[in-house]
Amino acid sequence: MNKSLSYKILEKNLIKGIVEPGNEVEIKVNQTLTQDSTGTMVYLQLESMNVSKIKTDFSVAYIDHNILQTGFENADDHEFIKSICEKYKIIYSKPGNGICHQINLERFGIPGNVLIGSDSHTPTGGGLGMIAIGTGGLDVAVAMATGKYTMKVPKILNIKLNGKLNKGVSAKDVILYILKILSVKGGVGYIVEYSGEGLKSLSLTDRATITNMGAELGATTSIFPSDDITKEFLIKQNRENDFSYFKADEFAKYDKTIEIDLSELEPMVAMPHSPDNVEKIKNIEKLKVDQVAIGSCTNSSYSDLMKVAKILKGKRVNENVSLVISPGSSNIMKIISDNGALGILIQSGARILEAGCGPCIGMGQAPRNNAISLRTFNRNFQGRCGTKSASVYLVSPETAAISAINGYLTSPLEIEIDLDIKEPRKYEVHNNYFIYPKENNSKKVYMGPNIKPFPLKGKLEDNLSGIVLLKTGDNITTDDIMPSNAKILPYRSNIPKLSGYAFGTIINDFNKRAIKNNGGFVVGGSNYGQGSSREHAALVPLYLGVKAVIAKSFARIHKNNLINVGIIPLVFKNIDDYELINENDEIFIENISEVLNDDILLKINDKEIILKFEGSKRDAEVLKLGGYLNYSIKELKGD
Ligand code: MIC
Ligand code: SF4
Repeated sequence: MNKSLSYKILEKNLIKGIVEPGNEVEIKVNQTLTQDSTGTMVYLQLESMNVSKIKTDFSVAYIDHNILQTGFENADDHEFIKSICEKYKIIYSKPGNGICHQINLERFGIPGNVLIGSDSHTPTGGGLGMIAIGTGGLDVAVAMATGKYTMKVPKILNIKLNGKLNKGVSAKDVILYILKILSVKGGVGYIVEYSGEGLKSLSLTDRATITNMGAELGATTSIFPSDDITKEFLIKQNRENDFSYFKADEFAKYDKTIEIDLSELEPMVAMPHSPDNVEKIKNIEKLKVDQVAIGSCTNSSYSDLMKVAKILKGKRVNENVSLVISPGSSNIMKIISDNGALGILIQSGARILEAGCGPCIGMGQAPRNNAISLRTFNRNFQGRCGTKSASVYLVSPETAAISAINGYLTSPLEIEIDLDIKEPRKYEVHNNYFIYPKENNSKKVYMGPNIKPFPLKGKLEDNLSGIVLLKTGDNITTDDIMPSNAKILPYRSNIPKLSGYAFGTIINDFNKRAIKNNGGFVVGGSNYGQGSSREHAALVPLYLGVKAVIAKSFARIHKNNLINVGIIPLVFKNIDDYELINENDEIFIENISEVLNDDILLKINDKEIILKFEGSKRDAEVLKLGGYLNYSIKELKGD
């Protein structure tokens, strides 16, 4: 036998199709997760499907992103999600409990399970040996309603890890190094599967740091085998019964293999404004820092925070630095509070936030103008921290802590103390922030005034015409298309309001251009729509009348989101034709639904350009029906 671990799990959950690269398959979904900033849409969509109960083994709704309650909007959204959870028997994780991905590892992740989540960092669960995929919200709503997920089988990229990390070098440096060699597009079309001797020296949460940032590679997901280290973690969490071994066959076949010697790696930093703009710290000239932020779903585990506490013990945060720490979960917060580490952090002068996403999504702690902010997070896109002129650098917790003391970016190789963390034999876990499904549940749904109906497209028109509203460069993120910060995030359930901020990092009048011209087209470069899974980056353009996005290539989740809402993602047959289209050009496509799976002729005045729709027959059907919700409602009715 020569099967990869990923294909074994997909085959175990297979409902329809053959697990071979490029094939479309339908798989059983064991678990789903949502968070609040994508969750309101998910549950509005679930409601409109008219199902009486969910069909996953279990589903969890987390409140972790929009927890800064500066007005009634976020609290109303929380209440809406809570009432939906009661109605559909979904587990509800209250605000303050922590970040969905960290809690999934601790309380719910099961090796060998398939998890679908409405957040791009869902692959964090791959650290536990799950196939954990981040998708748009509608895919999660359908997974809850049907227990199924349809996907194109990715190829497998094997990363073989040899050797052992040196002191001061950590899992974050491993994934930053991988981003340096592969780039933010390097994982597109792949599942990244880790193997090799080096695995033995990586803890469960080290592995989760690595699979988490597989999202930044553009990969469908990343996965580690479940082994004795996984078992030990689940025992500590009082979940031994959830454990089983899963690994690839000895002579597993992979589409591509890369070998990395862990002992050769050095501390790394991702420089502004992209997670793949990576350099060795030793090659960076002295960089004074203004803010240091420790936390996020990438680096907020128990051992991450304990390392930080060890480094800060008896020391003082530099007077020119604001150090802010957001623990990953309430359980971690409690343990570091019980064992005294929290006191050490406070004594050093750190600012402690409640467990949640916090500054990672610009929910507070926006740095000052032109600040240098060092963060243990996973994304450093321009403006995401809430301050457009700030420069965000991504580093490991060790680097962040020593730099907070010194006031400038410092290599953790300079740390003299021992950084080994002895984890407790068992964590004292509590579940008091969860509300579990009740027998006699209420079916009443609470909806605040900020929750507005979402736009829904009708059947696909025969001919598409309009102007090019915007032409962008390469690697445009969903943070560019639909920015997020403390001011805008409360409107995630109010698409009309949100539409005023579309493409806000690039231009400030996209909505006006779109309204004036009755919608139109967007032209993009390569890897268009990388980053977050937010389907708002598709729903808002739909609301503003965007009919198709024409790009050199698309990021996976955003492309699916466009199809799901009914906007056609088209690519240039000849990439150089990108140069032939300009903003304000009038363009015309005839008989679109007939030619979807063929060459598509685009006419601009006297020029003709050939485009392609790179989707399956099913994707074409979805587009013809005006989106995945219309398609799913039809399927659920059995029409
Ligand atoms: C992010 O890290 O960008 C987010 C916020 O978690 C998003 C989800 C969202 O936009 O709500 C993600 O990664 O999918
Ligand atoms: Fe939250 Fe940041 Fe993780 Fe997104 S990347 S889930 S905002 S902590």
